Amino acid sequence: MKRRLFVASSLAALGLTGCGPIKAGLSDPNGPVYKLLGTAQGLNLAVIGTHGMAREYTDADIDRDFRLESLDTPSDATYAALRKDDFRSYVMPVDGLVDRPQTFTLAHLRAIPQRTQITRHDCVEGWSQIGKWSGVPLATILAMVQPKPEARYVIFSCFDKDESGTQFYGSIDLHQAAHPQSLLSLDLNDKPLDPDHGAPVRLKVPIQLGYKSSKWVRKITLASTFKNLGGGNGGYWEDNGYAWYAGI
Ligand SMILES: Nc1nc2c(c(=O)[nH]1)N[C@H]1C(S)=C(S)[C@@H](COP(=O)(O)O)O[C@H]1N2
Ligand SMILES: [Mo]
Repeated sequence: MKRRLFVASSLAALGLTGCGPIKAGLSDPNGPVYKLLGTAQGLNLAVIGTHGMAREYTDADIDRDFRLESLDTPSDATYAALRKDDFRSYVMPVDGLVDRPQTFTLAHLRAIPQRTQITRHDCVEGWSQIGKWSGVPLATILAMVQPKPEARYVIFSCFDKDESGTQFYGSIDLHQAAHPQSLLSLDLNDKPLDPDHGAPVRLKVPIQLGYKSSKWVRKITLASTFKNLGGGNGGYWEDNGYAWYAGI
C-alpha cells in the first residue's frame, strides 16, 4: 500500500496521475515510458523510485528446497528436442507491435548484461519462497525491439499445455515490463534454470503474484490488447478466475 502511494506520488511529481502516465507515455514517443525504455537498465528510478521495488534479500534467506507449482513441465517433442541439446537450438522470437522484431538465442541472451536479485515468489494460493534469480532485464529487450506507440501489453506464449491441450499464455503491461526487477531469468540459485523451474527462459516479476511469472517462455509478442488471447482475460490463470492485475 505504502509503495503504491510512493509510486503515485513520484508520478504526481512528474505531473502525471493514476493510469494517465501509461497512456500518455505510450501515445507519445517522447513520453516518460519511452524515455524509460530507452535508458533500459539505468532506467526508471525517476518514475518508480526505490519504493516501487520488491524487497531484495540476502544469500542466507534463500530457500534451497524450491517448490514447484504450475502446469506440468512440458514433455512434447519440441521441448524434448530443445532439452536434449541443453537448449542450444532454442530461439525466442520477440514480435508484434515493435519496430525491430528479433529472435534471441540463449547465447545471445547470456551476452546481454544480466541482473541478479534475491526476491520472494508469492503464490496466490498462499505460499512464498525466496530465490536468487539472474537474467536479462525485460526493459533491455524492449529497448532493443523498440515497441510501437500503440503497444501496451507484453504477451508470453509458453511451451506447457494443460490436459485439454491449451498452451499456457500470460501478459503484463509495458509499465510492469519496464520495471527494473522484471527479468527474463536464465539462472536460479546460481545454476542455469532447470526444466522443472521453467528452462530455458522464465519471466520473473517480483512486484506481482507468482502466476504472472510465466515459465518456459516460447515467444514474446507486443500487442495493443489481450482481447484475442485465450478467453480474453489476459492469461491462462486469468481465464481460470484470477485477476489480471496481481500487484503485491
Ligand atoms: N508457463 C507457466 N508458467 C507459470 C505457471 C504455469 O502453470 N505455466 N504457473 C504460475 C504459478 S501459479 C506459480 S505459483 C509459479 C510456480 O513456479 P515454480 O513451479 O517454479 O515454483 O509459476 C507460474 N508460472
Ligand atoms: Mo501460483
